[in-house]
Amino acid sequence: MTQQGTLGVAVIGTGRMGADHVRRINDVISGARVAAVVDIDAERVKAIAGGIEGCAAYTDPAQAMADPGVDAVLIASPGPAHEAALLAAFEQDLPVLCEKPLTPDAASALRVLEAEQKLGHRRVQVGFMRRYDREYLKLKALLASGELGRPLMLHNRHRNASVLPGFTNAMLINDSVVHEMDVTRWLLDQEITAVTVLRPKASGNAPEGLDDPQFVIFETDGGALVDVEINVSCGFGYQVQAEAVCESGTARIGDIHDLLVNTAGRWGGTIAPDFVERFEDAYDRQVQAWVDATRRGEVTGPSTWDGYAAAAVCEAGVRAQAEGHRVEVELIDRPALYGS
Ligand code: ISE
Repeated sequence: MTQQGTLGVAVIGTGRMGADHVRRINDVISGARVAAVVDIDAERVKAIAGGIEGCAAYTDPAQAMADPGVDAVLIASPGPAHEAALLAAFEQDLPVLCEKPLTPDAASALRVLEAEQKLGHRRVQVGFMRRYDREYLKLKALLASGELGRPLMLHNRHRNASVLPGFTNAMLINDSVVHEMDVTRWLLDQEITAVTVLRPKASGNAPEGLDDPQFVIFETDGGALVDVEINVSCGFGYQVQAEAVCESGTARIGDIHDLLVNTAGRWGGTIAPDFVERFEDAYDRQVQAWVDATRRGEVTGPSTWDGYAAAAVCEAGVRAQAEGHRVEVELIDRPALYGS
């Protein structure tokens, strides 16, 4: 570590999330600096590095990881590039924060899981940032307290105002519903065992080729049922809500993430336009927690096991969606490195 223990971070991928993380490390959180930026677009990466003191520009992730100023890696490149970047980081035994998805399918996630086990210690925190959102944290604490009894059902709504052209039915599962897969496993402390996907007649606002919205159902090994409305062309903003129905009560988050105003015979607030704004605090806390843990020599937060489990549920979800029937999740036994 350089500069009085400041963590030198290489940010790999400078698209929307990568660029936002560069800003966050530079301007928002403490204890870290951007030591290198990596992108296949050489001009872009040079321009970004040029604006940050002591920051090097690379087009090859492995070269950036060999830079002596780099102590840790934040992977924000597209999902298909994650496996190679993770394996390169393991070769240098560098701590990693990897944006979701860990990798795009269960087989590659399993290879990463096996490679980390060969290292003999955890190195990866997966970027399931909802685990750092204040509202989700309150819901988790309430459920864990047992005050409401056993959770029976979770109802989730996941709405995006719109998506970019080219967004596919499989992406609804792999890019969007993957968040509910992770929060379900985390909130309930249970594994998802089966997935069913139903769909109403598509909205007239759905982009060409996308069956939107869809209704996804998970079954868990603790006997809970979970539903997710995924609706990525709702038009009115970005909205994420979750309600737990338990034996002795219910608890719900996501209704008002903002100021509530009463005026002129109406009441209401605003809805965030997108996930970068809605989950801004959660992203900040996630990266700060990673930096703090790394500086203490620890690895905390969602693990490679969580990334692999989500990939396995995604695989079942995409099959359930394509084949129109319930599909069981295939999961290996949890390795000792990831606890019981
Ligand atoms: C996007 O990739 C995300 O991760 C967002 O959190 C999610 O709401 C959105 O639907 C995805 O496309």
